[in-house]
Amino acid sequence: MGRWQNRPAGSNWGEFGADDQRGRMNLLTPARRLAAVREVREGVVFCLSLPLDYPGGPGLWETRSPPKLAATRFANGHAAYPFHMSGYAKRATDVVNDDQVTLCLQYSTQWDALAHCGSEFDADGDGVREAVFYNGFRADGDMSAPDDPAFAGARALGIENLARAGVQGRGVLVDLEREYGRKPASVGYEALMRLMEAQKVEVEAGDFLCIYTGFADLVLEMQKKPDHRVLQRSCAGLAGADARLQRWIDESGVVALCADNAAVESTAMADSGAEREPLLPLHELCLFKLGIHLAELWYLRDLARWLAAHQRTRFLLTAPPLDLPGAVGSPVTPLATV
Ligand code: UVW
Repeated sequence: MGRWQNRPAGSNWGEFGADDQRGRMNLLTPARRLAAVREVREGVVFCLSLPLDYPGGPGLWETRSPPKLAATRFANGHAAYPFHMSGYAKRATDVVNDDQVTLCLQYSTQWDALAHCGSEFDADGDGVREAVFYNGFRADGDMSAPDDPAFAGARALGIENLARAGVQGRGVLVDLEREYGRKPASVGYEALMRLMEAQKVEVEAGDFLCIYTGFADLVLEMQKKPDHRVLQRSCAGLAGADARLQRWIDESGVVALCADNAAVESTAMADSGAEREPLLPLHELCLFKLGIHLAELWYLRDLARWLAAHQRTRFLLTAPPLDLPGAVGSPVTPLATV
C-alpha cells in the first residue's frame, strides 16, 4: 500500500510524485525565474521583514514567545562575549563576540512549512481519522513525538524542502489596505477579483501572491506592546472558507500566499453546519491539500506604496527560509527587487 488510500477532496496528492515534499514549488521553473528577473528595472530593493523581536511580548498565537539572545559559553562557564583570542594564543589581539538564540520559528516574519498544518482525515481508509499532512505524510511516524528524547522535528515536509527548492520567483502584490484601510474584512472571491482588476493585478502560474493589509504596520506602531484585542479586530484577511476563492487559488497556479497579517486568512471560525470543519480552512487548502506554502507577518507597506506610485504590481522576490532540517516554519528576510 502507498502512503494513502483516500486523498482529500480537491487535493493534488500524488500529482508531483508519490514522495513529493515541495508541493506547488515544483511549478517554479527556470523559465519562470527568468521571467521574474525581467521584472527588475530600477535595481531598488525592499526588505520585507519585521525586526524578529516584533510583535513583542506574548506572540499572536499563545505558544509563541519572543527570541531570547544569549552569549555562548565555554565549558568552564565563561562567556564568549567578548572573548579575547589571547586566551588561545598569547600574542593574538582579536576580540570576538559569539551568541545563540532561542527562537520560536513563527513568532515574526515567517514561512510555514508543509509540516505546519495537516488535518484529521482518514487517509488509510480504515474508517478512523488520523492526523495527516500533505501527500499523506502522518503525524504518527513521519513527525517526532514532542517528548521523544531524540526529537528531530518533522522527518517529512520540513522547511528544508522549501529552502532547497530555491525560493526566488515573481512576486505579485494586491493591496487590500488601499480598499479597506484597517477595518476588519474577510475578503472572498468576488471582492478579491474586483480589487485585482481595479489594481491591474495579473497572477500567473508559478507566482508568489503577496497580500498587503496594513496589519504589520499596526504591529510596528504598537512598539512591542501589542494590543491583542485591537489586532484581532483590525485589517483584512482572505475568506478562507469561500469555495470560489479556494477554487481560484487552486486554478491560479500560485506557489505561495504571503501576507503581512497573522494567518493570511481571517481567523473567525466559519460555520458551514458541518459536524467538524477546519478553523483555518485556507491553511487546510494550501498546506494540507495542495502543497501551497503560506507566509505571514511580512512587512509590505513600503513595497506596496512604491509599486502603487509606479503603477506596477510585480517584482522579483527572493525569500529563502532557513535550511533547518525538521523545522515546521522559519523566519525569513524576504527581498523584493523592482
Ligand atoms: C497557525 O496557523 C497556528 O499559525 P500561522 O498563522 O502562523 O500559520
